[in-house]
Amino acid sequence: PPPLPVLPIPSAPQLKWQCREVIMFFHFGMNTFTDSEWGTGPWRGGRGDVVREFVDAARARGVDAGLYLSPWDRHDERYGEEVAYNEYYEAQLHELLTGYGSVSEIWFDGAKGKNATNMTYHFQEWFQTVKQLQRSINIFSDDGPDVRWVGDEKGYAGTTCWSTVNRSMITIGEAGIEKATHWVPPECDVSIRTGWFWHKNETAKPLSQLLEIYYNSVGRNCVLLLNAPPNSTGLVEDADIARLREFGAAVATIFGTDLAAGSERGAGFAARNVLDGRDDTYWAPTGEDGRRNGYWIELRLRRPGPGAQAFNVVRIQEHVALGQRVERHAVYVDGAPVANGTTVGHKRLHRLPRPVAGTTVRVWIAARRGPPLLSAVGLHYDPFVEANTM
Ligand code: IPT
Repeated sequence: PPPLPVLPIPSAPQLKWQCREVIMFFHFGMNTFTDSEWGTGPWRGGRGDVVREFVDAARARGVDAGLYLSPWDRHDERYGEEVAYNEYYEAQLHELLTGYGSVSEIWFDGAKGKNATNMTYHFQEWFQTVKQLQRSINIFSDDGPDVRWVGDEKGYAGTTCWSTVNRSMITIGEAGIEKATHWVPPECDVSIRTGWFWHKNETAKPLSQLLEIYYNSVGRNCVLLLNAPPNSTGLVEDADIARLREFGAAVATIFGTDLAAGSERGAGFAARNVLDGRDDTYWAPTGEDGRRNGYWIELRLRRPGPGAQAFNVVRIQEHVALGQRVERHAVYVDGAPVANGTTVGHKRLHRLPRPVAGTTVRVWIAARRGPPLLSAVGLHYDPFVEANTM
């Protein structure tokens, strides 16, 4: 029989979001033309429909669309009048979520200038409206309900990262809690440039920095929301596109080859499931939970010989559909410890200080929240990593 879930578990849309791993942000509007970050007012006399153009362009390429509607509308004259403004904002949500087909994520930014009034936003009503109009949407805000803010705009999560939190006493940017009431995983928003909007004097971050962000977000159980701002022609600049391609190619180079694939498997129920490249199959240890020494899974690699490839990245993934469980883990190569950490979640990436080759790779799991369910253990070689970037 399948293992019992460890609650709370993700909703189907949350699980879909998690498996996307990298998603994108586009800040584009008046600010693009006026060289500002926080804008002041209307575009094309109020007649354009930039949402239509954006959503159509995404769909034409088979990409799902998400939308951001700033709760802080410092242009609207009702801002500060609680009832009128909240109704107006809710009407805008209604328009966005009924006129443009299925929206995968809606973003409620906590950003507000110092001079904003203390007017209360009716978040609960807004969230209800959103869910009634789009049942499979994920709502992002600083504290959820579906996706929460990681707490910085560098794109970095902490090394401990639980998807689970107690929503009634959540702290913005917290690491999450092992035994908690709600599934609200963090999202790492960061811009490929300095600002969220395009500014002519800013340039894209170098590849090394983007890879650092990837390891510290996707590699720490988060989704990376990478912003690439279109310029005043409405297009992402060629140099930024080149950098995005370089980033995508680097990730494909590192993770496209799994040096663990094809190795012999150790004992344990369906241990081969960690090697099949699928999230929906997993290894579950036999026996009851509560083993004092935790659990091992061991990969026996082909005997290193001429041409045997060393690895410097270890990838571990939990089958989080049945709950996030791993609290502490370590990796050993031929008996020697090479990496260790706390949480794993959907994906945990460990960079090793130097490449290693061996015949046995063991992952040791202490799983307080129940037997670990691992959907993957991968061994990779990252040729981009500079020495000692740990
Ligand atoms: C910042 C908000 O203050 C914060 O609540 C969160 O929503 C974040 O944006 C999302 O990136 S605003 C920024 C100027 C720090």
